[in-house]
Amino acid sequence: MTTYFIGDIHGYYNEFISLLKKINFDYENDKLWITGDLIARGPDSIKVLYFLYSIKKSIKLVLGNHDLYLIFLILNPKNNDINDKKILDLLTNKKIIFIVKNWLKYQPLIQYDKKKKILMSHAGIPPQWDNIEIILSAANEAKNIISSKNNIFFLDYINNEKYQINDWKKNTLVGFKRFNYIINGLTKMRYCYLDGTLEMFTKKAPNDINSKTLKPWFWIPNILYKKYTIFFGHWSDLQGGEYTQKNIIGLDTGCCWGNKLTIYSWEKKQFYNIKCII
Ligand SMILES: [Mn+2]
Repeated sequence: MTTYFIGDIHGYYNEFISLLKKINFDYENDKLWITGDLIARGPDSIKVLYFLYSIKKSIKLVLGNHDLYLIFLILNPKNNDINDKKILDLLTNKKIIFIVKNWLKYQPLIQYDKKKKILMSHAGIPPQWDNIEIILSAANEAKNIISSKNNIFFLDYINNEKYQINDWKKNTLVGFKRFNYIINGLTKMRYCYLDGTLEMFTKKAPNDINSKTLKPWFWIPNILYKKYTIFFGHWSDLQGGEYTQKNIIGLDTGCCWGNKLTIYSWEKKQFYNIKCII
């Protein structure tokens, strides 16, 4: 059995399948961990979701910001005013609606392997969380809100994109603010201020921003960044691992920008990739 990790697929079905063939992925015995952002940008989001649903026993995934947006749109069909043809095709597809309502919306924001000491989320682990129990319970709280009927905080979050909570305030946040912080930390974070509060807008690589006040989240001191191997996606401008510690592995290598889709083998400690055609 091999445990593989793949970065943001973003609707690039052909490349995804080719990469699985390249590593001889064994659907019976291997496991594929997926950093989220399964859809949008690429040409075949529908095929990606059909396929992942059909192999759901072989995968462990976390939701990304684009996946959350799709879940929101499907749960609120009247509320939206979408012009993007690729998104409209998803929203009007009955099988996709079924997959989102019955499977995707129940997926977690964190995956954790206690034995192997692995953590995975879409954006990473926020520096203000230095305790594994807090991470797991916060991720679970947010998951329960997204998947329950009483999901008003989730709807408000997507509807109020500009209203960003960036400070965990030592676990004192409640209600909407608490949900907002958890989702920001696990699905959108890239940079933080030196005290660990999140900065939600800067995307470029560290060498390109020239800032004294901002650091990538994984450069802020946190005991968990030493204790665990952390897989994440979301930040395609990082590329190739030159900024991250060895045990912090960014897998979004920008397939949706004409770069690569990347898979990592835990047992072989090896990367495999395929060039994406856009
Ligand atoms: Mn993302």
